Amino acid sequence: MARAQLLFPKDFLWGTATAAYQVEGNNTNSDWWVWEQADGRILHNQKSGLASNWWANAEQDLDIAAEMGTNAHRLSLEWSRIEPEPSVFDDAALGRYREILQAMHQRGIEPMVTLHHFSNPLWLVEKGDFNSAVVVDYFRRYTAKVVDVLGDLIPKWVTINEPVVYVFMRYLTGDFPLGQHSGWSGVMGAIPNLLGCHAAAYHTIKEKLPQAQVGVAKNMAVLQARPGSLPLSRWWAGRVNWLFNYMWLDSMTNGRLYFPFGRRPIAHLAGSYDFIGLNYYTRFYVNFPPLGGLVSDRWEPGAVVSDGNYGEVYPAGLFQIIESLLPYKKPIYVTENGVPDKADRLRPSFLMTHLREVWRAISFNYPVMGYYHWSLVDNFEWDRAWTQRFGLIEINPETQERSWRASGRLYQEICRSRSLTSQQAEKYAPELMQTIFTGSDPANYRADFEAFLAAVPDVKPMEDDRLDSGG
Ligand code: IFM
Repeated sequence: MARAQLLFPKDFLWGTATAAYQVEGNNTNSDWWVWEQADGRILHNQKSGLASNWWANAEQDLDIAAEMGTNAHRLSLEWSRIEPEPSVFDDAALGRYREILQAMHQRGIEPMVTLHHFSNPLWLVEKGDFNSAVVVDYFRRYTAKVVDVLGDLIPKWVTINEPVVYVFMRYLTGDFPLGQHSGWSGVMGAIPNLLGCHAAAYHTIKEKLPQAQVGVAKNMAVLQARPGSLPLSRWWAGRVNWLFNYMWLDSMTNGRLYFPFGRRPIAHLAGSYDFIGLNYYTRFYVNFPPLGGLVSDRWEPGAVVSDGNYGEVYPAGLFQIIESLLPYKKPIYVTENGVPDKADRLRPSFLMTHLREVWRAISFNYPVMGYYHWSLVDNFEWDRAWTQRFGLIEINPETQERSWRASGRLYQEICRSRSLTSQQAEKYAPELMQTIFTGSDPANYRADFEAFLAAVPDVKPMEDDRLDSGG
């Protein structure tokens, strides 16, 4: 077949993403560390331990990222390291972050830094963290310190990672520390303070670094009623879609809280973002009545589902969501996109089909400026620990040995050529040859994946829940 190439713009950012607690190891001042020590909270009672050993040696993986041909990486800072006691800042920890950021620049990798990614200092938890208004001032001071000491090395910032996911996991499901099921009162208490933290951080950064680009990383999923659902379910799906996907963006745009979080304005919130960071993984169906949660975990028979029933593989959703963000008129970075797939059976196709959606968006002149694959290396996946492996690079957490997955090599070819090519598909994901390079409808991806599954006997959607995912 003739060579075909879907070329990306010259200045497109090709990145990977990680978060501090998930890769650094030994984050003993964090609420997650205390939380994971007790049995029954983390799948198979696994521990983060050294995680991916970044505190000691992030450089070895940054070497790999450079070899992969990436020119950007999103990482986060661990607040509990930088400020282990209230108002006590740890110069050695800040020094280590400086080294890591410099190591990135030396390798031609532009940092995007997240200030809050799911974990908190223990002392903050004692003060009520996001359910207490004092958090806003603490977050402002922490941000100011980071700006002073590290700001010259950070061109792009994410204030808060996945705020809505965070409050849901923290207060509704109880899967995150402190395991609280305080329900909607916890969520409603936290949202205004989280928005306040975001606004405080945004202005703290911009005052000192007016050129910095500051945004949030917003997890967005396709949330829809099943085909053929009753009107009530379709209406409810619309409500859930707005709440999960757009409420936060609307608040940052207009500067106010929406029902049910109150209606008051939040100081300095209006317009407080320069870009939208989009974390896209999957599609969920939404049912009414919402028994057992806002979304239904279940997908249609035959859907391709990743390890541990993490979610359906649904590339077309990435384009749909990018398109839905156009009214906000901001640059878009795909700040996370990936799949838990220890055996790397789905990831090569996943990469190509999702990047094809990004390419399609760019070809419509939609302002997608970069893509950060989650994740560079296997890391500690929160309550699912080491059972869900998102890395382009595999890590054995016992020995810390690294090995390239085929998808890592594929991403290397993509980054280095700044394109998706028919040769890559032939080599890594031949099942896609008939769709990616024939311009056929993205709806066909589903058929491609089904054909792929049929051809590889081991690959079957997992029947049961996440306990099946193994270690
Ligand atoms: O590992 C997480 C990350 O911390 C936040 N976004 C989703 C990823 C995969 O579940």
